[in-house]
Amino acid sequence: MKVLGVHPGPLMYTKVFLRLEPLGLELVAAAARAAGHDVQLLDLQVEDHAAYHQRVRRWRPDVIAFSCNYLANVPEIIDLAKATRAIFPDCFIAVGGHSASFTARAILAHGEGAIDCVLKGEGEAGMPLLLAALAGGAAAVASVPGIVTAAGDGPPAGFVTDLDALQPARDLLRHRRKYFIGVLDPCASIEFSRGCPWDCAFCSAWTFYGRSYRLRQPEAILAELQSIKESGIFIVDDVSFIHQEHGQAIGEGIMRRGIDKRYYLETRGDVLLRNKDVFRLWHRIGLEYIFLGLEAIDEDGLRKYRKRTSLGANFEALEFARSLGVQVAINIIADPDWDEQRFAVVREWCLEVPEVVNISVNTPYPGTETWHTDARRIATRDYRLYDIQHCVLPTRLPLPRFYEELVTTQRVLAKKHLSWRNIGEASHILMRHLLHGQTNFARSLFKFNSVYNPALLLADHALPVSYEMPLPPAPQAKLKRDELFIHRVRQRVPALDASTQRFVNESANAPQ
Ligand code: B12
Ligand code: SF4
Repeated sequence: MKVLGVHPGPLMYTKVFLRLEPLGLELVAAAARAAGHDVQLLDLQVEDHAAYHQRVRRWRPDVIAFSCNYLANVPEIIDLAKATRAIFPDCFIAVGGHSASFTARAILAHGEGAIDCVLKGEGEAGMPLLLAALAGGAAAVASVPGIVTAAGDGPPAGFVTDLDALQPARDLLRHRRKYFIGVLDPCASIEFSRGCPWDCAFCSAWTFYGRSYRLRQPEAILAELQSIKESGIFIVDDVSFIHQEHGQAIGEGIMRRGIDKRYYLETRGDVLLRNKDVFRLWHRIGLEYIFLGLEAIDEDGLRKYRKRTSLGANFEALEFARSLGVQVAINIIADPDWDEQRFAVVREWCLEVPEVVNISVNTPYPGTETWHTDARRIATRDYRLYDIQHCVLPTRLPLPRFYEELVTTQRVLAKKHLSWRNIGEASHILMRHLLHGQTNFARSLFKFNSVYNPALLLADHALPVSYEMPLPPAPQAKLKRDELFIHRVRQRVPALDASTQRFVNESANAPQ
């Protein structure tokens, strides 16, 4: 069967700071290929809709599989599906990925028959089964684990049995030099572990995987790293190096094999403090950026997001990261309830710390606990605005004022990172990139003002809305959390040693 996997277009974030390969879709493609199918991939972050239509017309795929990790991409995917169905009524159209899994019924309804199914959960497990079932007709399709069709829901999504069995089909993407993050240009992505044992209220990473956590084998990771051509590596794990020995084994392997790369990773403050030696080792072998999800600069904020870590621990983690000499980026969540004064306090704090600070906007998502518990009514049901850069909850300030404050804060921070001193340091890197024909980082330096602009943000709220997101359910005080899970874990296979498990348990059960 001819299968075309499609990743939708860029969101606001991607236009300035980074653009990364669609790793999940590459894994789904690898699984389909291993099952004997002819697979092609198209990434609309780096190609346009004309390229999509041309590919579909010329290649005539039997199946088109859209990857929908981001809620904000839902309307684009539905429009592409409808346009395709109008010309090629026999092509089977599937949608999968993180956000699609939490909004499957709504996606089918918006598609009005143009989307044949949503396949929930890990696609390496579901896709080969779906492709095999297509020959067997509607009844066979309806019995695929994770499937949702107009006729109803199939059995629950199944986990992939071996995370090391497949390597992402990186060879299927044409424009690999377009992927970058900051000075890691070009940059590939890799997964060391999957899932997250914590349970932050605003996050759907843990609900997707049923709060499971699995590790890949160090030897398989090392072999994959050696096969990657790019010099920059984005480690996609939600929380890197929870497990000390795992991080150590991969790091030592990298040294032993002489793998020379530069790395970006995300982790938590308490993990950083617990596993200092691992991060020291990784600094020696090329760790360049650490992203810490600090989320709030006061205890109240941390409690609200149920981050289950203390402010003291977060600040200590920042100090330690600074002492390593790694570039640290932190994220602060702006609440729609913030007024001018609150923004001013945050701005001041952010200017005092040497880290790169990113500000996102508190956004309830389907699949998160906040979606079910936040009593505030959402102010818009336009999927496109759910990119954590727009404000979808009612604001205390008038919306135009909120955006002015937000963008002023973001601009102050961007200026801070791009101070003359930093530009001086960056200029060597810039020259090196330009000499190698890598222009992503250079372009990003000049794009900020044209993308981050209060008038543009506001104008997005006035766009006509073709597809409205379903309303959140009535706020629930007590939520049955496993009802949010896409993957239900029947038997937990421990990925952590006893002491790490204790650390996670203690932190996850810490008072909120
Ligand atoms: C890496 C990552 C990114 C990368 C994107 C890389 C890329 N091009 O896709 C970057 C850094 C750019 C990014 C940005 C953002 N991200 Co992000 N990101 C992640 C992260 C940490 C891991 C994703 C990943 O690569 N996982 C590993 C691969 C193997 O898994 P996967 O992609 O999920 O794919 C599997 C399944 O989803 C499924 N699947 C995927 N595609 C398909 C297609 C079909 C047909 C099928 C059947 C199955 C299927 O099978 C795959 C294999 O098992 C997730 C958290 C998470 N744990 O999922 C958040 C996450 C997806 N991001 C999130 C958000 C909010 C964002 C941002 C909007 C904001 C931000 N600052 O993080 C931006 C904007 C995105 C954009 N496009 O511009 C949210 C999504 C919320 C939502 N419901 O929309 C998540 C869940 C994090 C969270 N805390 O809630 N992100
Ligand atoms: S630690 Fe990070 S990935 Fe895990 S639940 Fe919290 S925010 Fe999500």
